[in-house]
Amino acid sequence: MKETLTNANFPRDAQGRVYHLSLKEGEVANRILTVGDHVRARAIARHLDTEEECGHKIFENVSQRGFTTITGRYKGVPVTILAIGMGNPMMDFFVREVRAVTKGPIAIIRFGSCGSLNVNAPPGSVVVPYGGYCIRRNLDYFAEEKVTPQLDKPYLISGVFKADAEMTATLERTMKEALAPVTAKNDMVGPVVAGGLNADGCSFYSSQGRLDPTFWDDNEEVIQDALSVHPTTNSLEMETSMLFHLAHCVKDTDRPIRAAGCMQVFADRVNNGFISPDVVGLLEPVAGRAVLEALIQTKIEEVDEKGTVWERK
Ligand code: R1P
Ligand code: URA
Repeated sequence: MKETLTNANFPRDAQGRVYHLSLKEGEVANRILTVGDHVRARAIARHLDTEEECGHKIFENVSQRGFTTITGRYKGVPVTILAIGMGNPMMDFFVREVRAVTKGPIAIIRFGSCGSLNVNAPPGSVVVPYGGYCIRRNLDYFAEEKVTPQLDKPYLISGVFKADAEMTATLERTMKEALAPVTAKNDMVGPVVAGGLNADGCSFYSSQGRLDPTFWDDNEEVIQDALSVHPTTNSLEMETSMLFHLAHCVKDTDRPIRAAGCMQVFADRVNNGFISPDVVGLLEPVAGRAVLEALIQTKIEEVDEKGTVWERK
């Protein structure tokens, strides 16, 4: 920790920078593309307008806790690309701290990678879910002294949190438009599979049904259990459903968080395959651009650029 922080409830430094993202007001645009991987973030940032086109510097910040933020413009519209790392808690840090340093409505699209439970969404395809839920390891099931023995199941499957329907429809369209010419030349890329659900596991391993003889997991049935509750589940990953959940829990209706998500399929959980780096190299830049297109086509109240890092000089 470099700075002195005040307010244990929501820590900030003297400049108003939030604790983990290390950002202050005016550094995050109201349209945000979030990814897990900072290399992906930098690759997508190549699509941003140049500094000459923008009329200002492209802002970059890497926080001590590993959040990478890049704010610039895409086709003249201010956007932020933010890499958060992995898992629900990182999504929680990101959504709460970004909300604290932005004004007005914000639009967030997550572009992740996932495992697929759908044979029609093989590695190289892109899933656009209409909503998501979580699969959480029930620690109490494994505890030596249980406090909730009535919940004697190893994994808890939540209800559904919906994505923003309009943003999701836009994203499906921009993704299909972007992938079509690539798929026409290379059948390892595509299709776009929309209309199903995403599941966030609290682990890449146990709660996503991966078998690991080293640990007591009791997870042989977890995928079947999830599918019996939510039969339209296409994808398994670790952040998107949490994004939808937090967007749903915003209390201030004047400052909504609108959220959508898409994932490139990396792992084939039906036939046990994995995407190749060559296919990622073809897919990721095209899909990333499609997300930027969807973000700038999302209508939200614009904020005054004065005093922001995207103020034109
Ligand atoms: C696990 O390998 C990670 O990949 C997926 C999961 O959600 C998890 O974060 O997404 P990202 O590729 O965006 O990190
Ligand atoms: N990310 C996940 O969380 N799971 C997968 O199977 C692949 C990527």
